[in-house]
Amino acid sequence: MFNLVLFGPPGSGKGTQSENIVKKYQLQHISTGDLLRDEVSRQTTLGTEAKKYMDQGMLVPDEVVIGMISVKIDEAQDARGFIFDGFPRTRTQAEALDKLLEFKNTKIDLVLALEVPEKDLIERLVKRGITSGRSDDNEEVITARIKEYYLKTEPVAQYYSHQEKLERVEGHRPIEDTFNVLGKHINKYLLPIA
Ligand code: B4P
Repeated sequence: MFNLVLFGPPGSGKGTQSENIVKKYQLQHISTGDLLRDEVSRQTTLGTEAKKYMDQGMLVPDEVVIGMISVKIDEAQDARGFIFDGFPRTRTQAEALDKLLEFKNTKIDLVLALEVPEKDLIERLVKRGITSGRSDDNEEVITARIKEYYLKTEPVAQYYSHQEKLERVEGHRPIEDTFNVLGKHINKYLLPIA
């Protein structure tokens, strides 16, 4: 089993690159952003609670997100491996993920961190907001999300750096170019299916 974390600030391209990686390597994709938006759209109790945080650009509480991930890992019995997109976003989440995987006799193999200048992040997300209909894709909330990232999420890079699993990748280049660089790192662990 090969398990990958795709790490980076809001709008760095985690979701975009995950789609490409899933196609090429057939990994099981777990995106906490997608899972939360699904809960919000179905107006579940979890979704109604999560929406309060997401609409302000804040992280959803750890226990909510960790519970969701745990269920998804259990559901995917025969996966070739997982790609965690947008998770973990705090040190507590990173420690919980290590425990959940240990329980399955596996571990995180590689963390690819996308690095994009802040002005590009804002530009991308504002542009996406024109068509996405997402309540967190407006300039005020985007600024709050980026602030939350530097405060709570960026330190998680240190956690993986200490484990010697972190590779930083420039994410401001065209999508295909960034994908090629990510692929070079993944190929050291896993061969593409297609
Ligand atoms: P996410 O859904 O994870 O959203 P994201 O950070 O906006 O997106 P991403 O980095 O995937 O960017 P994308 O590829 O779409 O989180 C949303 C919210 O959910 C959080 O703020 C939080 O409240 C909550 N949440 C999620 N996970 C959580 C957790 N673990 N704990 C607590 N709360 C959690 O790219 C953005 C845009 O850029 C797209 O339009 C794309 O087309 C464009 N783009 C991508 N790559 C490009 C490139 N190379 N060049 C030009 N444009 C590019």
